[in-house]
Amino acid sequence: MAYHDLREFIRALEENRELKRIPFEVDPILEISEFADRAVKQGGPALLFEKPKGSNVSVLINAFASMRKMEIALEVGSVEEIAARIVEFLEMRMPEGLIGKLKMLPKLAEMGAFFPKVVSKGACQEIVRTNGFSLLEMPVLKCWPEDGGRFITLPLVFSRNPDTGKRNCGMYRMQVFDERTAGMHWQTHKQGAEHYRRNRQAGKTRMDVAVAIGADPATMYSAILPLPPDLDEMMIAGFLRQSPVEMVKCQTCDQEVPANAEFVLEGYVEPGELRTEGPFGDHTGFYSLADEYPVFHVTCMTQRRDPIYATTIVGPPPMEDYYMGKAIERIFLPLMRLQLPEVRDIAMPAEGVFHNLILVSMRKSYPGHARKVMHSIWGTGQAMFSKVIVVVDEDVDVHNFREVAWKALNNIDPQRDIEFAMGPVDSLDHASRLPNYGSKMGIDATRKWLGEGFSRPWPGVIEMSADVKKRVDELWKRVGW
Ligand SMILES: Cc1cc2nc3c(=O)[nH]c(=O)nc-3n(C[C@H](O)[C@H](O)[C@H](O)COP(=O)(O)O)c2cc1C
Ligand SMILES: [Mn+2]
Repeated sequence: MAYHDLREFIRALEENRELKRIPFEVDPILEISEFADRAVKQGGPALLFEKPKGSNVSVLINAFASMRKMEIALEVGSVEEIAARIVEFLEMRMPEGLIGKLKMLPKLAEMGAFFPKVVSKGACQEIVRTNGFSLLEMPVLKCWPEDGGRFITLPLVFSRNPDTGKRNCGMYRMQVFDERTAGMHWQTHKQGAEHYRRNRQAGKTRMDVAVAIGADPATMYSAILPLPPDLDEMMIAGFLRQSPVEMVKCQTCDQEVPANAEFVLEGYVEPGELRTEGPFGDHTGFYSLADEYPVFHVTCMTQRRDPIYATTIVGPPPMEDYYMGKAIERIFLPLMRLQLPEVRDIAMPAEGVFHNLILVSMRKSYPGHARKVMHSIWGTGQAMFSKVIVVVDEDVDVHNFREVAWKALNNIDPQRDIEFAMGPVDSLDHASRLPNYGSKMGIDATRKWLGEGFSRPWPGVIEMSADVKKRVDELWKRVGW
């Protein structure tokens, strides 16, 4: 049964001993961060701070901060189950004949059941204020010592494509500037930024934006998924939770938000208005430097009567976002394999902070095949950011980083097997020659073929023969270790 809201998820975490309540006062300025960092590094529980200093709203952090918590969030035994459900849908073809078509009906109905539903009332509007509210009623964290201020870190930012009318929901952090204004940190490649550009080009003076904070976990999680433009995150959230997301209309702007949200900020962004945002201790483990970003003006704050504030911190890996990203890696593999069936597996080690390193194993079928895979990844959605791609043969376990390093380093002739390409890079890359533009490196660590100009013999990996192993298994017992 899909979680109705954030508090049902909190209850499930608690029942699974994955949540710890902190009943004493802790400061959202830096102290909650230090608690959260220590907890995640120890594989500890989610934390619910019941007495954050300066606010009477509880703070939830680290709710997604392990694979077990991700499984509880998405109500699965393993996130691979979601991948399997996706494959099942992708393989669904309209069968021949009437009987076959009739058999399909339940599946199609199931698909229809994922679409978000507009309802007339929602708990997120139990209290509605267009005046006399302040963003700082929420226990917004200052995460790291050199941060430029306090940041809302788990917001679901809703905007619309002015050309198609399609909705987008992305997670873009928001620096609180004062009671009614915040930064809107949608990076240039993200859908919110694209909507902003289109509004600006169309000469619009206002772009309606709504922000939801805290909702059922599948809905929250959908905001970070690297979906194609114009694919509604709320539909995917419905697929993940296997029940439609209920949406309510905003009171003061042309957006809908999840009815079960804890807080909703309604408002607008004025195309052309920019303000300095940051610095911010980011998920690269470095500070992202201050930069100019649009400003979000809040016209109305709505909330539950007793809201809970959901947040996270990012920083030196692994942090909560590593586990959220790991689930994406597993869930999106079958989708990548639609385009690239030769890919066996992928892995993004925590230290690579997603965009810096992707390890790919593949079944090589023709000369240059590994390079084709690299370029295809650079051409796929947010995988375009991959700064270093290492391609290995299918016998290499990409989740075993020692094996990858050992085999890949043995297999390369650097000058021959390393390729550089130019293109867009992640906005958080602090080393690229220009913001958002720079080079990437592909390493073809597959075994080289004659057809690739390699005429020397290629050695096999050392392995003891099976019969000797078996014999020594017996003899070994006599050693008495
Ligand atoms: C905790 C967290 C914070 C994030 N903060 C930002 C951010 O400030 N700006 C940004 O552009 N992306 C941020 N992201 C990544 C986006 O949410 C992600 O790229 C998402 O796919 C964007 O959705 P879109 O394609 O609909 O724009 C964050 C992700 C997480 C998990
Ligand atoms: Mn999107």
